[in-house]
Amino acid sequence: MEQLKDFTTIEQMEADTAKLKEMACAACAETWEDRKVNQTPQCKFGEEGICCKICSMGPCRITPKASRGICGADAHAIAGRNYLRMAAAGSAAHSDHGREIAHVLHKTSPDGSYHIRDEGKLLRLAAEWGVATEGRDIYDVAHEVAEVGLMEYGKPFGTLRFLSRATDERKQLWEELEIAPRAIDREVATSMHMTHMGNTADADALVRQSLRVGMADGWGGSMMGTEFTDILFGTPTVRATESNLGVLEKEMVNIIVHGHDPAFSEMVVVAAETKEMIDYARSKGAKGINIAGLCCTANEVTMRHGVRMAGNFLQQENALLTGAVEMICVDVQCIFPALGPLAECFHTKFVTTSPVARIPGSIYVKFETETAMAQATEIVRMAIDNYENRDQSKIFIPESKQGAVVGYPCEQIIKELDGVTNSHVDERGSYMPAIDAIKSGVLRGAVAMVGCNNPKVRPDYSHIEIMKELLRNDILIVATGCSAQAAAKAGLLSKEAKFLCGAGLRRVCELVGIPPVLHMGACVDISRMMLLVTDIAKDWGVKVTDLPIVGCAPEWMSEKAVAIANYVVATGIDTYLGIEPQVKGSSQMMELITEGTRKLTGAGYVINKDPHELVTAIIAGVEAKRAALGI
Ligand code: MSK
Repeated sequence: MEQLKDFTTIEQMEADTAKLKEMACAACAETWEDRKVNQTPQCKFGEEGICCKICSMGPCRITPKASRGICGADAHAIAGRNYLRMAAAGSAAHSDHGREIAHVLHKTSPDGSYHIRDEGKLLRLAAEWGVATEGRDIYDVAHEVAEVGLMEYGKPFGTLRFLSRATDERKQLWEELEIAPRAIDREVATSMHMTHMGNTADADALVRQSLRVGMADGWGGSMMGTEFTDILFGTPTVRATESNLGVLEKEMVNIIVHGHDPAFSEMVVVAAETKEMIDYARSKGAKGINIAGLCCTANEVTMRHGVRMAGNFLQQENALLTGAVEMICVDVQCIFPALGPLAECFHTKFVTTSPVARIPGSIYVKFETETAMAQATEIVRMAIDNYENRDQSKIFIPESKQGAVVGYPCEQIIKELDGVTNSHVDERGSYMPAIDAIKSGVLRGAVAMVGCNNPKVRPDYSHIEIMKELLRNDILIVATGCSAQAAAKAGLLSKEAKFLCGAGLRRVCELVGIPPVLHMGACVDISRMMLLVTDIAKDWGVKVTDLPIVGCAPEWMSEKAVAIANYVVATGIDTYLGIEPQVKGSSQMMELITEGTRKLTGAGYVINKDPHELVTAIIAGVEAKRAALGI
């Protein structure tokens, strides 16, 4: 008889952190927990979104005696502008990541560092975009597709090409509301223009533009990043891996890749696998080279290589505190500047590789597409040379780790489903088996778990508690980003997690052979979730807003999360948040992001800081959608 496996509890994770904190104290190293204490209490005006420092007449703050800033902007204008600027920054970051990947695609060549790994996906995208393929060299096609993609960032006329993938109902609604995004950069620039001193002060208009700039990310830059990454490095397939700090190896050279853009980390992984580098590591007394990932770079390389995951956002300092990391090599986004001074307390080399993320205390190696493999080899060599500098008295590697099954993009989910029923109706395949399971009640619905960690709440607690409760209630989970990593650390990405599920979901997992939490990738891959939901709605013949499928970001923190939340809501998916958006100082803004958008797009935010109340609201939301569908 199958046994319930040992799942890592939040208390065990916290015990590991406490021990690592002791290592930090011994090394006189500061961590986010210390800085959080120093930052408490946090500024109430900032927290409520009612501090304006957009021009140098300010900063102006809204108080009981000052209901307007010097220019006359009220709380609603100030909070609305701040909110839109967050969404614009998030959209810019994700989309610039997508642009970098497009440039890599443009530089692919048969004898260069970067090749085409998924020709089928490239040819499908070429056909979608009207790029000729007949009789052409695949690299010529790739370069033209990359150029067409790059034009999406600045084209003077029209809306984004990927919008054609949406349901007819959404396309029409976006046109009617005038929130269909035009060129990606234009939506970011328009958002900055609208929020410049002396422009939009109307909260409703600011929220509408937030939806539009968010869509420029989710149906633009992020979707492009995902598609082009698949073409370059292969569309992910199911792989077995492991997660948590226990993946670090005592007797190997440990290199951590961290950030989001996989272009360089892919090369580091390949370089570390060469015989030359493995032999070199052995010549220095190590048993080999161990690459581990952090944050979304981890998600990218685990899905394509099975590279093990050291952890998520608030674990980045913990990784260095093990004293066993020879190098942390980062690209862009979610990288603590604190890694600079922290690395100096240990032997760890901190390597930055992008002009977008220059950080004091790091060794800067500017990654160039043309020389990527040679640079990656040098970086791996630098890490190996550093192995002998380990201080054995500073080493503590927690034992905690869990097995995980990763790599479920839409193509893989369809494949698993069709494998059970052979129901494919066209080239894409069909979601009908999943739809039938939902209609019959075997599955009650699905939740997209996404987003970061946030020191405002107990790290990973909300992610894990909410997921476990959803599983008990027969709700399938798809996960990305740091939420997926929280699931992995807790063992929820393993097939044995079926033992935590209700009878219906457990039966589905056994029949299809999947874990109940499906790892869909990094935070740019939330664009995959938009396509998943869109195609389910098409196969079912209902509107996206009708589906018993919602999103949840219980511990979000970044501006990218604000962009994401906006495109998820614009797509018609209710979004449950465990951290309050910083607009509480404006009653209008609070109403707009919860009920106001619901009147426009059919979806809005539900906000609750208590994870148990939040999951109760999610389940009630899913059941209400089922009741409305009459199932
Ligand atoms: S890494 S944006 S902390 S999910 Fe994508 Fe995690 Fe959030 Fe960064």
